[in-house]
Amino acid sequence: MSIHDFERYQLTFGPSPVHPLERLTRHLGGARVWAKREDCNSGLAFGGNKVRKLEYIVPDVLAQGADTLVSIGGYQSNHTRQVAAVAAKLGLKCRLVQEKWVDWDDPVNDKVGNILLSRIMGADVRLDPAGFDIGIRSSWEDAIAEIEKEGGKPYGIPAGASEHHLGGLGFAHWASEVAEQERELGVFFDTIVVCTVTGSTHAGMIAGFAALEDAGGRPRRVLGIDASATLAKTRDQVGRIARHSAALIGLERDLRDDEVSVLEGWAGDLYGIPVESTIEAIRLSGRLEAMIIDPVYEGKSMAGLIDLVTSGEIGPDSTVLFAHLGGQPALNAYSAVFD
Ligand code: 5PA
Repeated sequence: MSIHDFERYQLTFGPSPVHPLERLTRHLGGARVWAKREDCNSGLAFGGNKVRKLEYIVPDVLAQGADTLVSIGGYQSNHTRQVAAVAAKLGLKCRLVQEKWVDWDDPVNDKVGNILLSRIMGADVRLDPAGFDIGIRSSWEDAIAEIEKEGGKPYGIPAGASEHHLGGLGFAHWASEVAEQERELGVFFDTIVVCTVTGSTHAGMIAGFAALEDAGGRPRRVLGIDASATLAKTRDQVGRIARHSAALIGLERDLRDDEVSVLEGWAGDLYGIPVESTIEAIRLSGRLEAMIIDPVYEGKSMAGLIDLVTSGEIGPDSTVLFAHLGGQPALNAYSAVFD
């Protein structure tokens, strides 16, 4: 069994672009920095990392004959926006539970950006006052039960599609895509930097790169930068999903602890609240590369990359790949930060 044995419903344009960040590399004065761009991977409502996860979940949705996708996230969830997009594309209904994961008092936080796009795409958006949690939520289970009671055929997709048994496959596939692009470009990324919150993006990469290494590929580090600010939960979830996904794609050994590396230091105290290093990273990446990143996720993982490269923790001989997972629509709810 390998990742290529799983059915995939293509929602992306094809392999996402990979390119060097030359001005950022010069500015940091250390490792060579490249980016792989999930923020422009699809024509479905700006794309993003969830579109890749959903490519492996949609075949199951169709096999079950579901008529409504049910998912959950914060008000400015990118995940729920991508579920709404996929539902629209497939001609399914979509019910979204949007919880108050972030206590961010921008007056249009529940009106612009991601939530606006989900409404435009026809999703039934319901606000819920509950706070942040990456696990399975009763509000989501209630929404599924409600749709069943009304005679619908719901298909539940948990937060970030992470606690779904196929949730890690999208990024296991991403790993093999990277290996192919490396062959074409004549480059090798010894370090990957990825933002992690609900965990299946990072976990899928860990599983995918472990399988490539076991098939004779060169070893590399996959560094997750925590943006959840609930580190223990995220670390546990990444490890669990990585092991599950590795077994699914036929890895014949347990993952080593050093393969599951979630680093702390850039999340601040709370999920969804940018700190000084987040804002600096957003400005730097915008000024030097016109690469727009957001205050909830990649602003934090880019802050991590900047520190790891400038401190030499990622050494000057390294070539590092920054996973840009999307998320820019949320910037609309954070305009005050850049006034
Ligand atoms: C998200 C997640 P994981 O949740 O798979 O760890 O991915 C982290 C991540 N970058 C990184 C962007 C732009 C993301 O949107 N977003 C969630 C959402 O509800 O949008 C699942 C939390």
